[in-house]
Amino acid sequence: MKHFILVAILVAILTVAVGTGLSAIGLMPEQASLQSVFIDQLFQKHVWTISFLFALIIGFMLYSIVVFRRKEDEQGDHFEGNTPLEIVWTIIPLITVLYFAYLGSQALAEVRRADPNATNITAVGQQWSWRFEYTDYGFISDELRLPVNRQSLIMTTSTDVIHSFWVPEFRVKQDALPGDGMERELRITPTKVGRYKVRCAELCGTQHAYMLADVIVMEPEAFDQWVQEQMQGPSGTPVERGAEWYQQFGCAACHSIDGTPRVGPSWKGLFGEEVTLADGSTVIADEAYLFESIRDPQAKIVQGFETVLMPPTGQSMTDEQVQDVIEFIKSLSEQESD
Ligand code: HEC
Ligand SMILES: [Cu+2]
Repeated sequence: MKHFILVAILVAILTVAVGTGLSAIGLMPEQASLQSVFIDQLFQKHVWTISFLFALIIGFMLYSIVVFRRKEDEQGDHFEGNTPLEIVWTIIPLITVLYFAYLGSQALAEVRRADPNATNITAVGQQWSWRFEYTDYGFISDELRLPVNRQSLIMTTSTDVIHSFWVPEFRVKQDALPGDGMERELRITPTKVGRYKVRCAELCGTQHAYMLADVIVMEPEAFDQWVQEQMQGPSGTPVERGAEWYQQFGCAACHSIDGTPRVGPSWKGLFGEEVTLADGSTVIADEAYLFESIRDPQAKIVQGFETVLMPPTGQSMTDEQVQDVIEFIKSLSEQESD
């Protein structure tokens, strides 16, 4: 009995030490959404449970090593099983696991709780950028702006491979799958004004690690004002609009505008140049060629770039948008000859 009391005290002290230690090192980033509150409560309970389990095993082991160390002339006892003990160590974990399953389903229900007034946004993943379609208002953005303390319903989808939408500060995560009818939903109610990042949480190709987008949580008034500005569409010259589409449709992930090679050919000095194709023939990069390259990327493949396929993003652009991008590409050659 004396041994049990001593071990119990040792286990209690170890549990508190490990639990406090794990809680103090800050395993989680900032908590910035309503949903993260439920996730973190669950996580915290897990941390204390594993601290106790760790202390239980290590406590008994350390105590036995020190107190029951075999003396030189001792033979040691032999015993076979202990039924009551085995029943106890089966029932208690079983109850614990069932209890956590219950807590988990409660947290899942909270995380998925729907607000009928949620802002509808479609997050489109594409190698290797994100695009956000504000379906209630009919505009597209390359940054995700959200109103604080209001729920946003984010439908995730992809134009090519499987990506995964993840903002660590909001805790929740959702796959972005290609294909019609494969949209998945994610509800986020941000609680802190600030700047965060969307990350892709599914290995999706060579630039996967750089597939980031800005998340900006704003006061509702500022958000509404931003929505108004966006609905008027990008103003300015075709070149300025083209520069805007270049970002929004994710062309920037693969095409540089300063000559640096990326996954695709740089656009600097492209217009009017002679382009060598994969089959050895050449074409002049005029408007028709650019138009075709954007709308039907596989029609003519540039030599040296046979291994990466350009995604068919251009098919979801309007003729005007494609024309704006062409004007933008042209302007990159004019600058050079200045
Ligand atoms: C995943 C990477 C990727 C993305 C994103 C991408 N491209 Fe490309 N692009 C390529 C590759 C690779 C090539 C060269 C192979 C080919 O011709 O299909 C290319 C070729 C081109 C060409 C022909 C360039 C030349 O030097 O002859 C044009 C024009 C072009 N892309 C426009 C666009 C536009 C506009 C967008 C955005 C809507 C875009 N691309 C997005 C990878 C990409
Ligand atoms: Cu991805």
